[in-house]
Amino acid sequence: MTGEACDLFSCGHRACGGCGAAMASRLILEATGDNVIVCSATGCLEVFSTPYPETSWNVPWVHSLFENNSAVASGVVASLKKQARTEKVVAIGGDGATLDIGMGCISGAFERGTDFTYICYDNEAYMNTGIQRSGSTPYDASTTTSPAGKCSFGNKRPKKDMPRIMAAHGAPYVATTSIAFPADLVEKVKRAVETEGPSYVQVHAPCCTGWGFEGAQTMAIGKMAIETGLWVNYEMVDGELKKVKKVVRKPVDEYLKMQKRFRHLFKPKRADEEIAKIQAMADKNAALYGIDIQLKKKE
Ligand SMILES: Cc1ncc(C[n+]2csc(CCOP(=O)(O)OP(=O)(O)O)c2C)c(N)n1
Ligand SMILES: [Mg+2]
Repeated sequence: MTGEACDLFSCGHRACGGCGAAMASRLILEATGDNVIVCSATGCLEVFSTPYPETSWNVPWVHSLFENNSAVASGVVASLKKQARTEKVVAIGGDGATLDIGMGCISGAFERGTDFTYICYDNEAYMNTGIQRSGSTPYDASTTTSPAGKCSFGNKRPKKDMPRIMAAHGAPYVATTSIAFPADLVEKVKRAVETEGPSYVQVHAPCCTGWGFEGAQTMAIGKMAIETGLWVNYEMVDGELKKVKKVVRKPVDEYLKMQKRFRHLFKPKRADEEIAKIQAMADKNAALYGIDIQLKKKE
């Protein structure tokens, strides 16, 4: 360890090249610094970063179950308070851990007003066990439990809106961000950690293996998600929408075409109706968050 903040999450772990979750973790620790205790649910991140007896975490790190990550974090917060210690507590989980299996426990910790930050790295499926759909898998994505084929275009449900659910708990700070915008990610995690009370950050973290793209494309895919309006970077302070990343929107095709999980929408022929439904979701996001930059018409 060199003592540099960016080295708090060490290289040498077992993640795929171009793994969004690995990038997110490095940036998260860059934001928190070393006065932090991290509680990590099961999932790809935990598995690739802590192959016994090694670890990438140069900060105190606790592995818990899916179900109780936030309860473990709550216990750590209570213990630190009793000892008058100053470490911040950050709980990290994948989308399956967060939106599905650990949700009850996260809700409890937020309802109790626990002073911690919960960060979901959202790779949009249960990747570690073989790409099963989660509550965060986007509409029409092909996964091993929502396979596209003769009878189906893939996952039939839209993404669960977890950030708004957390805002509805009365959380003072909720933000969405992406590994494709590292400075935004670092700034938001800093703000979340500094906020008194429970804060929630959801990080869009593209997964080359599960989504089907080359590892060198991770940043480009993350940017395209935002440029099409299928992912929106925003902040909610005390339930009020404050900062939104605006874009000159591109058609959703440009994002979908980059990934094998949506390949069936273009081959053997373009599924116009399905793509129109996905475009409507992006349009709805644009209207809800006001992301469109209005270009001035040339005279
Ligand atoms: C209660 C419970 N159910 C299922 C599993 C098996 N399991 C281990 S990792 C994993 C995938 C987790 O998905 P996610 O939270 O999205 O993280 P990712 O692997 O995608 O990074 C699952 C289902 C488990 N360990 N515990
Ligand atoms: Mg996942």
